[in-house]
Amino acid sequence: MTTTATTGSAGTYQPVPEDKFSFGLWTVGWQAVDVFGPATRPPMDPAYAVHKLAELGAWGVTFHDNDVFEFDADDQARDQALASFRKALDETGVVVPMVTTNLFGHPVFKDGGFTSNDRGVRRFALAKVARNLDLAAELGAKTFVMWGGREGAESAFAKDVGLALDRYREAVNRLADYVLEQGYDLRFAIEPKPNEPRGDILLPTIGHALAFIETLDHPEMVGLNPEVGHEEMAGLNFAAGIAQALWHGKLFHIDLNGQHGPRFDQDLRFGAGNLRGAFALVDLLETHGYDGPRHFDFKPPRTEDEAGVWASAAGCMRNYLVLRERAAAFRADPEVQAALEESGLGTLAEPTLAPGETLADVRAESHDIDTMAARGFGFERLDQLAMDHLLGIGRQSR
Ligand code: GLT
Ligand code: MN
Ligand code: MN
Repeated sequence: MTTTATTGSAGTYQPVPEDKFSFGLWTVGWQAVDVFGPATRPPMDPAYAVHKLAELGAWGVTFHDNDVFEFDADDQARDQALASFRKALDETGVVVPMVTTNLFGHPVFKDGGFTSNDRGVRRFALAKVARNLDLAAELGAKTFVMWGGREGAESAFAKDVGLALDRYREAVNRLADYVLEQGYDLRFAIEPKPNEPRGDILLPTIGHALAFIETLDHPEMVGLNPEVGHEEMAGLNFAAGIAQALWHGKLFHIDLNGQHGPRFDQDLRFGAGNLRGAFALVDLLETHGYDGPRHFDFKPPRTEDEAGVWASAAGCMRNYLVLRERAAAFRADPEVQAALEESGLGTLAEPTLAPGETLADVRAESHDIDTMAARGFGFERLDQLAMDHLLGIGRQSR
């Protein structure tokens, strides 16, 4: 098990590019329109956002096609917008690790893109994504996220889920073929979400998406981009879901943010909401071999002006770095190591049957049930040690 406790400058929690922090343009650029009111902030120029994110210590920026150019931009307007964005990337050294497509904003996608009941819309959606794949490859992105926010329904009678999944699969298969034909170095990451904006969304959780991926023509090209808030909206334990995604080799990308339980999608800055969950998540990512982007998908609340937006973005990175430091201290604490030993966790790595043993051997042995039943695992002590470290009272002050 490895732990990385390095911060840019120790103790200051100043992010550096090696931390691989990235932000969606749509996060800091969100104008804070919600269902009850219009924008509270002016639009933000993508090039400006890139410069500001670089100043804060971010490594990467991600975007939807229409975060950079308008849905109805002609070729000239598109090229112009992209040129200004690229210039900012060149000037700052900020990279584009991931690109995604907006298949949810325009009214044409009101019943979805890949799974709309309108075949014409499905064909348009495929064309839009294919064009955006060309752009993603051009900019050197390695991951292409698919968030099917409008792929779903409000009524059970409006959608045949099986047929819609056929169409979803058809779309991902055709797009994977295209990536292979073009020789692009790109993998897809499906982002699950249970509901909002649709009443029910297809592929609502990590588990649903994992099962779907295995039915594809090229499952090896498709993984996940799970988001903290989306799993927690479904009442699920995010770190546990991520652990399983890692176990399947499917954690291609991740959306970090904060959420207070099962309510609307809050997209709070990372660390807000379920802090214990965030601590467990950072510990997991840092010790179980995830080396992809630490991507923040948050929305600075509607109350914030531009200064508040940057405070919120900086807070995402700061909280990650603090939690990473706390998690490393937790792992390094001899008292924790003793508690881990007592918990039996080490023996979970041991196969239940020794090499050559059979079930018959196990059936033939005498099982000391009373002793086993009386055993305490010490999980509460271990959990309290984790809590102490999270709260900043590590070993020294106990
Ligand atoms: C949208 C959504 C996010 C997705 C983005 C990718 S767009 O803002 O709320 O969770 O990650 O398409
Ligand atoms: Mn997201
Ligand atoms: Mn969200």
